[in-house]
Amino acid sequence: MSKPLEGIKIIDFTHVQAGPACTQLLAWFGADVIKVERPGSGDVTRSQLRDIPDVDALYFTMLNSNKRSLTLDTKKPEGKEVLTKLIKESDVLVENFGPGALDRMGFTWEHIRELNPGMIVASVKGFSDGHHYEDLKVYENVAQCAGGAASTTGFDDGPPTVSAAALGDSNTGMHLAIGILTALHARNKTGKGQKVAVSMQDSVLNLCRVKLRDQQRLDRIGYLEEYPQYPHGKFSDVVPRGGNAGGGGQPGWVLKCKGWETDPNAYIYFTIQGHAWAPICKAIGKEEWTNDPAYMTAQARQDKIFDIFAVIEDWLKDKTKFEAVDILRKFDIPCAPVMSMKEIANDPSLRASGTITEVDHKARGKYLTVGSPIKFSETTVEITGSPLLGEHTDEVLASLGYSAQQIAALHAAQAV
Ligand code: CAO
Repeated sequence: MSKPLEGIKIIDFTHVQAGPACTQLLAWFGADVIKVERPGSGDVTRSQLRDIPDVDALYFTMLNSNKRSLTLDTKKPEGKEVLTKLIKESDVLVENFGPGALDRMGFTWEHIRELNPGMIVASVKGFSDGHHYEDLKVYENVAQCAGGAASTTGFDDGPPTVSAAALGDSNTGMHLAIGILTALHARNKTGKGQKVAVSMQDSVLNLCRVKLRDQQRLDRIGYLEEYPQYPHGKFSDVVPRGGNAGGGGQPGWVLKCKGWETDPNAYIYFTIQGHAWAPICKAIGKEEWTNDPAYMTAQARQDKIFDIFAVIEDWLKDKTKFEAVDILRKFDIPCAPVMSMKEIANDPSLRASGTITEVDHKARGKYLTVGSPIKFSETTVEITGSPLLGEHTDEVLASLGYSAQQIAALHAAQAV
């Protein structure tokens, strides 16, 4: 079966993480993604945090698989001419330059629309159009701070904390991919393209909506019963950092298992789901708690939740995190081992599903990457290695009608 996005041509004018994560996803699903890069250097991540001298860094290879690379200096007339031709025959242009960079190159939305009325122009910026910070350049952690994630992450007695998960970058790219697919669907009906814009601040905030829920609850009642500050600590007028507390109606916490003294990840996440109280009591050998009025309701447990976690930790002290989960899963208790990256890299289930996958790269050899987290019944997602800088320049130019002589002249004009 052909890939779902086969026939969709995407000019990938993206760099670093937010934009490349979006276009990589679309490439996996069959779009022809042509990454346009500056001659000589290309995407800055090719050389950032290198582990092998002169070989594209993993930062680049893990965000640019399944793409083609075209080197083009789009500030020079020759480069602008190629980009113009490409725009005329492509479906989507994706960019995540600093504010105004595409306009300064001469490719405003109005101009692109004139060249190709069906074109979808998709952009990532730090802040949305018209925002008082719209001129700011933004990286991951800046967005996490601006979008409400940092102020609500970490522990009460510590500073605002950013997450290791790329809430600002890859998450914004995923939002953009949804926007692009929506615009493509709309174009099928109207024939018209449109501008799709996603800001990193908005994308972070979209994932922090339960914290805005909590702000409004706090404003109304002055406390948040699922936070560790309740009922013995103090609340101010802003949502506090809740440590490892569960964000919904089920209290949870990270609990120590056997070996925690030496292994930084010898922990499980344990959830006390209301209707699982009886199985929890049975699993941890505290059956007397099952019908004890001091414990049997969520409300009764609230003020001693950390004493209960301490008892569970005592039960866990002679079990590894994997042994503990193997016992608790039989009781239908929502829990998981805290997985290290090393354990994830070697996890047989993640390997079998293709979520962790080994890819071949021309210069680096084999490396691990995260494959598609989206699984289809009729589509197999095959991950191929990222392109070398300019690997497909001649091929793309030839497809645009450039002769061998013209291609050589273009190389000479763009030499760095
Ligand atoms: N040929 C010629 N010029 C090129 C080019 C090419 N192929 N590709 C890029 N350029 C130029 C741009 O036109 C721009 O030129 P001017 O500033 O002179 O107009 C210049 O390169 C720099 O682009 P930039 O502002 O995007 O790059 P930066 O390194 O200064 O900033 C970043 C990087 C990420 C902070 C900024 O791009 C940004 O804020 N992007 C939007 C938000 C975003 O996506 N951030 C997430 C990045 S992932 O952490």
